[in-house]
Amino acid sequence: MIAGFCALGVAELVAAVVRPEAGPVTAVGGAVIDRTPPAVKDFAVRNFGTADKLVLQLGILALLAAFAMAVGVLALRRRRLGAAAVLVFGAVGAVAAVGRPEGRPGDALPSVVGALVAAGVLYLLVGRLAPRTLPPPAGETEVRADQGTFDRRGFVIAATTAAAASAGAGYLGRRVTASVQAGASASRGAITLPVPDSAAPAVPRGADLGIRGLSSFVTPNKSFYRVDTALVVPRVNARRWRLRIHGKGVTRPLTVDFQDLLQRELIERDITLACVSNEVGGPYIGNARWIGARLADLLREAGVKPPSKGGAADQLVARSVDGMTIGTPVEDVMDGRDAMLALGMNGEPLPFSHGFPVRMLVPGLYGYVSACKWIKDIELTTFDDYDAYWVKRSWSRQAPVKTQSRIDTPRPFASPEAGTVPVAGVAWAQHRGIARVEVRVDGGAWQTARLAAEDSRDTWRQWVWEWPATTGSHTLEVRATDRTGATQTGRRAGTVPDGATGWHSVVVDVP
Ligand SMILES: Nc1nc2c(c(=O)[nH]1)N[C@H]1C(S)=C(S)[C@@H](COP(=O)(O)O)O[C@H]1N2
Ligand SMILES: [Mo]
Repeated sequence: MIAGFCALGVAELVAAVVRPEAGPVTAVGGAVIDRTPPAVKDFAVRNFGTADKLVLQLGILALLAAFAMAVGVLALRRRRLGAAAVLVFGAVGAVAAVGRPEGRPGDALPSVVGALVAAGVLYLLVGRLAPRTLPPPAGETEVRADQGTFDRRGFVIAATTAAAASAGAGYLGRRVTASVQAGASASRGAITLPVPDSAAPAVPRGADLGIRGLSSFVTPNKSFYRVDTALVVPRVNARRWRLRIHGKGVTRPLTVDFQDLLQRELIERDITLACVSNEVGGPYIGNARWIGARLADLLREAGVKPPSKGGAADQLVARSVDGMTIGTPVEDVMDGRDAMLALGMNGEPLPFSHGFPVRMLVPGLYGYVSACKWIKDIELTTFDDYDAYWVKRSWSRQAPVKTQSRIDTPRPFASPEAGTVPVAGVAWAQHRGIARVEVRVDGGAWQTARLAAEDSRDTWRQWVWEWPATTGSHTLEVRATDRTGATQTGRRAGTVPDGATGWHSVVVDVP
């Protein structure tokens, strides 16, 4: 266990110099995420929510501890073999790190150095545990081992030194990482968001009904859901950030930096972002006020035409600094909607966890086909030629947001008093808009809810229905109709491959 601890401490220090993502636990965790089947990923998101990453890393540490003990027992019998087994673990970490989408040969270093140190520590420590040899008794030539004693003092000193040194190395590694990342934080702190050329209209009064228990119309950055595969949040220095636009049908390849982007014509828009992994009634949706540059403007500058105007590329693949790939229809980006490269979220630069310095947003599409965070590259290609990250993992190539609605209050199994009870929630059909929301009790007739004022077609909409609640157990259900006239289906479907369907229902008990 001490040798294993040394490996992690030393690897942390080396990773600080190479890059934080190359640490063995992060690398193995990332490799596991890349290979997790959709059903298991969905299970993890459902049961652990945003804590899924912590659970994964604790799991890896627990497995490592178990292996460390097994290797230790082996080393007591076969010292060399035990030390060699440690190197095998180093190899696993190294292969995982180099094999990540953005992996480089140097990423093997933390695992390799960590394993070499651990093998040495194990070899030395086990040596101290070896039985002391006694001089042969008079008249005999055989050297005998005294099974009862070993170099206890030597072992304790060596073990304590090794543990302290590796804790020190780990701590130092953390400090080095923090100072490297300080540059990114400073670059974020130095940004003053410009006044947008096209401001968003004020949120209409009455868009937020202000009902207790109902999600606020604007989701604060701190409580905005986070879904990504990054075990370490990328910290990109805005001063060094570049975005390249290239590929099929691009006649003038473009590279823009953050300063260029700030000086472009900027738009400000309210857009509701939703995750395809959101189950009926789930929390993975939020609404924010974003500032950014129109993506269509940049594409036109690069000479890109949409397929409907004879363009050669029908798919735009966004790549992030952490190797995520997200494929979006070029037609949707260029059809006049407010698709953007966003740099501001609710009045501040993007938070690191939401894609600082720049992310993509396309109203009306689920995040996994539109909302690339920490973006660094846009390649024009076709859906025939390339499948992005989630498409390779059995999600759909294209995924417009499905019309959905959610009851926020009363909460499941609440006990509201008999009388008038406000049943309220949110409904969304980004880029189509919400036309109607209905509620029913115990499978009875659908009742029309009162809609809050509409901000835009790209945002969710609050609703409320005053329920004359009577004593007993009741089931409340909600359904929405979008502005195309389509009512959301009651047929239950899971999130894979293109978003959940069904009516959200809540059971309450009126005493
Ligand atoms: N680089 C990167 N961008 C990403 C993802 C990711 O894993 N990596 N996840 C996508 C998914 S599935 C969603 S739903 C949105 C979530 O954005 P948020 O975390 O800001 O809410 O980001 C998208 N962009
Ligand atoms: Mo998502």
